[in-house]
Amino acid sequence: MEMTLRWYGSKFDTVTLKQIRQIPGVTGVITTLYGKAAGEVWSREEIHALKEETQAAGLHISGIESVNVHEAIKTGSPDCNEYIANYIETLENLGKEDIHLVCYNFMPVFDWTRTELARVRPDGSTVLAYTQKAVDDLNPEKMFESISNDMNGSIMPGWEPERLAHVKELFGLYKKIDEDKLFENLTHFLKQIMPVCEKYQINMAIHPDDPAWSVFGLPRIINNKKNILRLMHAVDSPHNGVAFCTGSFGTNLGNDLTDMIHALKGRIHFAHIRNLKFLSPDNFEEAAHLSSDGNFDMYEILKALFETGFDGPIRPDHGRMIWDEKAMPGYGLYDRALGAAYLNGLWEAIQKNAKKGERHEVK
Ligand code: DNO
Repeated sequence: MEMTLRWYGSKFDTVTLKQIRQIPGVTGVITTLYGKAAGEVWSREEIHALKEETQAAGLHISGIESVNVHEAIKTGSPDCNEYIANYIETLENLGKEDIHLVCYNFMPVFDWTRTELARVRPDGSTVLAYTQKAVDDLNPEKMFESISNDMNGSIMPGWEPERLAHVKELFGLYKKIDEDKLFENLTHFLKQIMPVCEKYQINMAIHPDDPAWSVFGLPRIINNKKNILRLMHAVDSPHNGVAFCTGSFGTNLGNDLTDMIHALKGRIHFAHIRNLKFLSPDNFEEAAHLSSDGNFDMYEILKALFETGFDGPIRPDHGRMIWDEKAMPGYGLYDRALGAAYLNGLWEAIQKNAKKGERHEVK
């Protein structure tokens, strides 16, 4: 396991590489060329420059999140193979620069969806939150507007203004796409990119749908154990894997997170660890990483990762906004640093206990 932090690049992030370097145990960043639109090729030079900047700060690139997938690929439109060719070129350039992990998602139109970006918790911190009622009562354009007013001057991933401009058009594209068709388009994409992933040993890590059910009537396919295993079997290469996001799969209380981790043994290439506090099954808010602050047992989650031999990067996902920090909601420094320290502590204890167990067995 390697502890990492997500970093959006010096042009977009309020958090600096220098600060990240000072979080105990964090050795790498999960980053991206944030200014790139989905479908654009990433040149080797651009990737190299990002790598150099990271290395100059004493860190390294542990993975990319995200190389976004163009809607043409998701909808299987006639020009989808052109976009797949671009994606392959980007993967090739990443491979040549020795980058071996790429996180992506296959959610139609929206990336993740939250209905509030600054819900106040009892301790005065603010967090991202979701209520199904808010989604049911709003049309998607209105929601885009209210979310973008609340981003603390940042551009949140999945809520870029370009998307807002095309939201109606994008909904139109999905009129004829049901879950089976979306799944077919995803497997087509993966089968096309697997050869380049094999050549450069790139692990693809799909991010689950967040929340793990359909929003605004759009199809969603990466939302539970059955569906994620279906994808793992449909393209049965170790390079076709998962970014196990506890806060996304965990939005559905019917998902047993530790059981899913065991079922996905060997295919989890990356983990996003965050905690949720449920007020009801369809009204939840993001909590501190500490188990007792939310509904998830972080010890059991990390133990399941440890037991299945997980050796990829973990990043503490979405933090609360605390200590008057002004940053992209979910992506401030303070609470994610606390999260990293806590998760590192749990991991150390799990590791040491496992060693003790081995010694007892030998006796
Ligand atoms: C939200 C993130 C997502 C994630 C993408 C991966 O904070 O977890 O935006 O990066 O879905 O492609």
